[in-house]
Amino acid sequence: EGTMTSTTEITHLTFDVLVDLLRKIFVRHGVSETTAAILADNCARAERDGSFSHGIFRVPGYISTLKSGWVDGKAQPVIEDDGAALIRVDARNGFTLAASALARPTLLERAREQGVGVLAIRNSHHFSALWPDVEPFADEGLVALSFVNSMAVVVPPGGKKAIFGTNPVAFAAPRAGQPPYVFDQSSSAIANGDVQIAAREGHSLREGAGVDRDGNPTTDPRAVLDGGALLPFGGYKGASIALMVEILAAALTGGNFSREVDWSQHPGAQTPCTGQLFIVIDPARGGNGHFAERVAEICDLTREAGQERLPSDRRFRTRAETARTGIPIKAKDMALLQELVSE
Ligand code: NDP
Ligand code: PYC
Repeated sequence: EGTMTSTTEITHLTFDVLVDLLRKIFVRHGVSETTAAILADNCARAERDGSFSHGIFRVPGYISTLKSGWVDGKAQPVIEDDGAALIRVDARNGFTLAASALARPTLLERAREQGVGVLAIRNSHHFSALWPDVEPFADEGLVALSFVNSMAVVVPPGGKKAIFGTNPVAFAAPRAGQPPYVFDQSSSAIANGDVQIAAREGHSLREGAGVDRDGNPTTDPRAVLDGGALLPFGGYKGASIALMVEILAAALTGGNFSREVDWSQHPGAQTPCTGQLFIVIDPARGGNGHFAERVAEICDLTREAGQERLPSDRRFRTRAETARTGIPIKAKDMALLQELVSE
């Protein structure tokens, strides 16, 4: 039940069937039941919405990291809460998603009671897209911002040494009459996951995406991965955002800077152990009852001004499509998932 259609090339899975398959894979490879359910749900959401660089493409990386002993799939995160707006969590070398799920009720309570809640997670491994972390807050009428740093694969403009992670920022706000306004973007010219996909599929990167091991500009994804580095998006402006993410997700939370991630003793490790910061705001505090309408208004004005596609339009369209057709999984990916579940 749940496999909607199957051809030799593509199998279409319902969301629930994909979640269940992924959950079993994670449990099989040493993740606790609770955390496996969280990771599976997140990974299936990414695949469902066409966020391919952080959907099932990431499963082998999760598994090789678990096998390497670098991450603790059974870690029990610890909340440090003194009742203030800022809540801290020590993820205890586990997955960030497990820590944020545990602290979510407290964060929501603080945002509702005090108008703002801040969640600072450290000692945590984030290996996924960031939009699933913020979108649910907007579904509850709140504004959410999140920042996570990763591993040093980005050189600052003019620099020679990779210092920043690909450091995404995600933002979500409720929008009247429409799905929330959500964007989720790395501060590098392209996410590292997309560089890996380009290398695998033999595509070039766009100009300005990265440099090779000698610091020369390159559009060859293999040159970026083989000792080269990415550049921030938008030159020094992207570099400022990447640096801000290091400050918020690492310096403020107490996590590692991307540069400090050292998995050299754990061959196969791929999940960066860093930190994540959330800022959640209740826009209705102080009596602003028209916030979601104003968000819709500025989005509509932006479209009228000529930007036909806003962030998440494509994702929401893909979500609607896969709800109808099922989530398409290529035969080789399906075979891999089946192998991993029975390993
Ligand atoms: P993209 O550049 O593909 O997309 C960034 C944002 O811009 C999305 O919200 C996207 O919406 C929107 N967008 C894309 N194209 C257009 C367009 N033509 N017009 C208007 N809006 C557009 O993302 P990145 O490559 O920067 O990042 C990919 C993913 O990698 C993200 O989910 C990010 O969180 C993840 N990542 C995770 C890291 C981690 O440490 N965990 C590190 C780095 C990245 P839409 O989705 O609808 O296309
Ligand atoms: O795609 O850059 C990336 C990334 C880093 C960590 C997880 N995803």
